[in-house]
Order: sequence, then structure tokens, then C-alpha cells
Amino acid sequence: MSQVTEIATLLDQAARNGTAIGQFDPEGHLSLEQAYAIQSAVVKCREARGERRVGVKMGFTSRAKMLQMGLSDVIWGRLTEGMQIEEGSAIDISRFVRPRCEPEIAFILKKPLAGNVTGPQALAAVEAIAPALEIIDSRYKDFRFTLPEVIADNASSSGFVIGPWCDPHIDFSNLGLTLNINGRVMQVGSTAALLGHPLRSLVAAARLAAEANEPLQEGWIVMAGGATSADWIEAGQYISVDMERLGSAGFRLS
Ligand code: OOG
Ligand code: MG
Repeated sequence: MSQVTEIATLLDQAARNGTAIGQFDPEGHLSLEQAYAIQSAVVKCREARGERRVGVKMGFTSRAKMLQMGLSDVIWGRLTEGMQIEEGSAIDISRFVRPRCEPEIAFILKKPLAGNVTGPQALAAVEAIAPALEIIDSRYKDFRFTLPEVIADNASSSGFVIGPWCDPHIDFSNLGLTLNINGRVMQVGSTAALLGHPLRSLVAAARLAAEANEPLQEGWIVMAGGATSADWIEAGQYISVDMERLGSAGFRLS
């Protein structure tokens, strides 16, 4: 077995069993290319079990996330249908190692999008935007990892919840938002935290996905990245995002 397959298998099993593994590259020696090759192999394990690709997620697109995790490069990961959690539903904590949740904004595309595109070109491919939550779950113990390690672990992708799809033609450059746990405000932020404008995150997604020969497809979802730091979440909590003009999305952890 190649090293790529070996590490990918370990990461995939850790995600399936909800059990942590140790860091395999604590000094961060692996190249980004090798790290993304492992990520691609991890996602192929899911696809081999019948899961469909449904989009991409962006990571470290806000300063709050960069500071929280101590990394400053924008990264991306692959979303599969098994990660989508029905809005308002309850999910069992046992599927996670130790989850965190962060408020995001999601795009859904009405056309393919690839390469070096401008903001207006990216917007022209957007069918709708929605308030969203991402549940991240590092397969490494205590969410400690180097840049290549988190990339290999599919950028900690674990679950996502999408709220009401809204008209993308409103000005969504600076919408206030809160992350709430059991109705209590835990984090306060704005969509402007995402590279100054969330559309920039979509522009970056179009470029990075095309560079990996996986151009963004019609119908795909793009998660723009956490607008605030992520919070630990526990069984018994109802976690939600409230976004100015776009509405809310939530789920229960049981
Ligand atoms: C890595 C994933 C980053 C985001 O929105 O910035 C991410 C992590 O924080 O574990 O999803
Ligand atoms: Mg995220």
C-alpha cells in the first residue's frame, strides 16, 4: 500500500468510527500536493461506499478561524452527501470524535464555475445563498494538527446544515450573524469576516477546485468558511445560526 492510501485509510476509519488518531506529520513536512492527494483518497473511500459529491468547503477564510487554529493559508475540502444534515433535525454525537460548530454562509450553483473568475462572474453562477452551520470534527486528538495534516483530513469536514435558500442579489457583503447554543449567543460576527466579502471565498473555491481538475458543478454547494471561531458542542444542545436578512438554521445534538 502506498503511504497516501495508508494514511487515507486511517483517516477514513477514524471518521467512520468517531475515534481519534495520532498526528502523522507533526512537523508539517508533507507538501500541500501530497496532503491534497491524501484528501482525495479519503473522499474516494466515501464515494466507493456510494456517497455522492455535493460540493466543496473553504477553510481559514476568516481571521477568527486563522487565529483560533494558528494557520493562515486558505484551504479547501470536499463535501459528500453523507455530510449533509437536515435542518432542524437531531443527530447523534457518537458519530463524531469531538465536534465543533461554526456559522457560515453557503452558495448553491446554477452553472459550473471554474478557473480565474471575477466576483461578478462568480455571482452570475449562484442560484441562491443560505445561512449555514458547519460541524467540524478533527480526526486528530484535541484538534491539533499541522497544515498538511488538516488538508489530508478533508479540512475537518464532518457535517453541514443549510438554512433557507435566499435571493443572491441582495447585498450579502456584511450581514450580521450569531452562533447560538440553547438560544444563548456564543459568537457574534459578520459575513464581511470572510475575506472582506463572502464572494471572494467562492472565487477562491472556483480556482482551487479547477486546479485540482474538479471544477465546481451545477447544483454544488460551496461553504464559504467559518465567520467566527468554532465552539465545542455537546449532546443535549440545540445549535443555531441567525443571519441578518437570510434567517436561521439549526440542529440538535443528542
Ligand atoms: C479546519 C477547517 C476550517 C473553516 O471554516 O475555516 C474551516 C478546522 O478548523 O479544523 O472549516
Ligand atoms: Mg468551516
